[in-house]
Amino acid sequence: MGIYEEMLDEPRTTREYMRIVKALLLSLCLLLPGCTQDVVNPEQELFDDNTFVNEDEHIKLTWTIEWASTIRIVLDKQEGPNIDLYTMTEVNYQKYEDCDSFVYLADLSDPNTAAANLEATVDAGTYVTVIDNTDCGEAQPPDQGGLFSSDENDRARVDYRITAQ
Ligand SMILES: [Ca+2]
Ligand SMILES: [Ca+2]
Repeated sequence: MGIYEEMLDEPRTTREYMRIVKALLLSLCLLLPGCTQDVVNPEQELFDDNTFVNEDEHIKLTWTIEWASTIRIVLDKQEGPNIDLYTMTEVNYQKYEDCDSFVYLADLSDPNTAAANLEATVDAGTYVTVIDNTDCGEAQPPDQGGLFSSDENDRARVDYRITAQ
């Protein structure tokens, strides 16, 4: 009770009150997992877009992180066929482009998907995330081509966001 009486008795400046409020917020923050991490190490947005991927095309998203970071990828296919979502090193991207077999980061990839919500911690380096609407990989856009018909463009509309923290 003595402390409260003292606080009430002594006139305080706004700055002093702000200091007390900040101290209280910080001590509350310490109790919440992830709260101090957000303050100290804010989430950085790498990509955020809503766009179309034509049939037989892919989107190449190259990103570099300076130190080990938690990468989050959220993707939602809103129209069209399923796509392949792959994250790989640049060397493997060359193999992917040639439609050869390649190695990808399983935790940050989702072959033949309509929606993905991925998270993984990766080492510093440069990586390539691919949103693929080609015949390579697992998913393949429908082929309407025939003797008397030509293939139609089955484009996929994707909404995606990649962040690093
Ligand atoms: Ca594919
Ligand atoms: Ca087609």
